Amino acid sequence: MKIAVVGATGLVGGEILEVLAERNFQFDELLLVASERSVGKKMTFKGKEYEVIGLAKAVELKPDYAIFSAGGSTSLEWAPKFAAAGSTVIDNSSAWRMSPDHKLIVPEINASSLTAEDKIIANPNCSTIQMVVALGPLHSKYKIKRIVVSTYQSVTGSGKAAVDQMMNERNGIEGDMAYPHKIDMNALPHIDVFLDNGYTKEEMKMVNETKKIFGDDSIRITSTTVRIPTVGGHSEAVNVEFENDFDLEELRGVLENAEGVIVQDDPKNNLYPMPLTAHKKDAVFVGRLRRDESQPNTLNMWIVADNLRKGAATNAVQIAEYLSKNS
Ligand code: A2P
Ligand code: 11C
Repeated sequence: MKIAVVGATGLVGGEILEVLAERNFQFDELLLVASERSVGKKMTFKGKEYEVIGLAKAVELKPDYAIFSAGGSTSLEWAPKFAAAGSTVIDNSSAWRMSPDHKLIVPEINASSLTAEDKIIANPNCSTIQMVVALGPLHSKYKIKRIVVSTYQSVTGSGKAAVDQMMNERNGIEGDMAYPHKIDMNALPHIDVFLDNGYTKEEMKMVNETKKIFGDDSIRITSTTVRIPTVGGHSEAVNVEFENDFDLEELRGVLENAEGVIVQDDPKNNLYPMPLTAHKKDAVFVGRLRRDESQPNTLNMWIVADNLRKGAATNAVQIAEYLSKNS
């Protein structure tokens, strides 16, 4: 079995390699793929040295799986070429997510919808993934009516250039700006581009992708997404109204038994999820569970996950694991 990591030199690509190694994903051959700028560069995986190759060469080598994390335009152009060569593509970009012909997969929620015909499979946006992993089991039990979410997102979500900007600011070094403003000691209510409706693309991803993953257009969702100067993961304050009432202890039990979720909710001992403690972990952490006392059937919660892990690399590798087990 042959696997390609497209965008292997990037932040998510590096994380995919770490996750493949940690989970001991079995393959015979690994192709590390990046732009022409990186071709020939040496990288190591599990102590073995590999040379980075370009996209055309990788297609010729016909990998069984190609995990893409090299931006939307690379995916739009190259994913169909890999698919035509017989590869199954798992794509981290937004290129195919909302296409009616492609599935948007979070294994804990909807991996069972995958078939051998799915040759380009979309990985959702990081802020969507962590929210649906936590809300999926609650939706099944209590049926979600409406979600109001505000995010506090790590600079790692914008790639290496953004992490460099933050560190340069911290070290008093003049450098390139990945954001239109300073990010250190700041908060930018601006992730991805602004759209005509006044929302950002990131905010609308949370709305549209959540409905697609749950297969339920009736859920009402509204979102405000904010970039903050952290690196360990994305945090989300989520207010969720259900059709049915819940018992808070029973609901906590549902989350404690949910696949991929860890409940950290002991405020008296200052225990709640944080980016620092979620960093490099594959789970979605949930805490601050409490009733919204302003209206019935409504919960407030705090959800944190490492956006490069479950929000990107881990979710993609889990899809590959599911496919290789079920093919
Ligand atoms: P490269 O390092 O050669 O530029 P990040 O988001 O962390 O900056 O990472 C982006 C990843 O996508 C990198 O691995 C980058 O490779 C890769 N990439 C960017 N543009 C292309 C392209 N046109 N073709 C192939 N890979 C690309
Ligand atoms: C961020 N969510 O934190 C973005 C990163 O659609 O895959 C991932 C963008 C995407 O900026």
